[in-house]
Amino acid sequence: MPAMNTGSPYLTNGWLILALLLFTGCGEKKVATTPGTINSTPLAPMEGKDAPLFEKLDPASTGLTRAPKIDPKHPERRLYATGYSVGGIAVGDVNNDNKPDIFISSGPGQNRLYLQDEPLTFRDITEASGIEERIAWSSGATMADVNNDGLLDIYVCNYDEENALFINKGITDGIPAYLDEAKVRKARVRDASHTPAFCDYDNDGDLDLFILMHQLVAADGTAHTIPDAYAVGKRGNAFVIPRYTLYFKIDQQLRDPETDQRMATLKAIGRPDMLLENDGEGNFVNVTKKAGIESEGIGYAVQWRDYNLDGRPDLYIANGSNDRDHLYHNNGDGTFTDVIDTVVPLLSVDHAAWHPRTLIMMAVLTP
Ligand SMILES: [Ca+2]
Ligand SMILES: [Ca+2]
Ligand SMILES: [Ca+2]
Ligand SMILES: [Ca+2]
Repeated sequence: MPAMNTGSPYLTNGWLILALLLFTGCGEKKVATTPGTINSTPLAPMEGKDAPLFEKLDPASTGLTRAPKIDPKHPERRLYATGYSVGGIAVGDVNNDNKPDIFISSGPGQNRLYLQDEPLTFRDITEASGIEERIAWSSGATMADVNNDGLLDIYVCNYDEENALFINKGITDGIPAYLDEAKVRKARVRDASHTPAFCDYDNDGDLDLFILMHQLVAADGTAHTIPDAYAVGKRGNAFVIPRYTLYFKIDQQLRDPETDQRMATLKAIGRPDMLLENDGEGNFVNVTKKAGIESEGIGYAVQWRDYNLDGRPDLYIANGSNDRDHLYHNNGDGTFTDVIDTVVPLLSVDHAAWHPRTLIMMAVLTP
């Protein structure tokens, strides 16, 4: 759950209002999704609202003692200022004892796998389970049984390093044994990987993988701080020089009114998202283009859900403030159509509450 913002300060006023309106749709009353109309209903009363719902536990009692720490001297510390800042968490029962366990991908630190021995008491089994030390900045992680053998596997996104697909090879004395098989299973992606999202979108009984891409981050500056990241061609049009084309694109072509000098402003670009289809045995094929997935925004959050209850899971992608969101309608033939403009016509691109937005949008869109 990288870049998971849960506080309303991230909502603009318009979004706060919209969110309140949309949340009402999670109850029995439906919210209209006809373009231009939004119905509002009061929020449901909360039972026991005066009593705390959660209690903060002491890490010493839970065993979850190795929380990710910020390393201000890390050579890639520029990533703290992006959607890769906080790593991710995956929860699932990796040893089939009916107690959920926790995997933590911790940004630049060592990822950790904790086994829940007793209720809310965990044991670090990272090394014992074969989760290998990687020199990578990890982002989102998800548990899924990709090869349908009843054992939970773990997919981990890494920034500009190869992603890992840890296959659960079996459980001995309550400890799962993991082996990174991303390469042989064709899931070894190296890009701006941010969040893995599994879903059987083609309803053939296996979990397919959508990889949300964020942005590659130039080591020497941003779109606003590298004036020589573009040049002006003979015909007067500015273009990004090859060294920076993975990071920026021309936002506006400009002309100085006094000197007539051509110039431009730059904009950071997101990397193209990726859809991998499972062959039923946990091997993957890249079907992104065939599926019609063409989103290149700077992705922050993604969610699969069947918003129109036709039995086919659809995909909501929340992008950063300079890129529009996408709602990919599952056409049922392996392809998707972006219907964001017709289904969510009021959506602005000037917002930043990414993860809540995917939850809100999919909750409210589902009848
Ligand atoms: Ca367990
Ligand atoms: Ca498995
Ligand atoms: Ca499938
Ligand atoms: Ca659907």
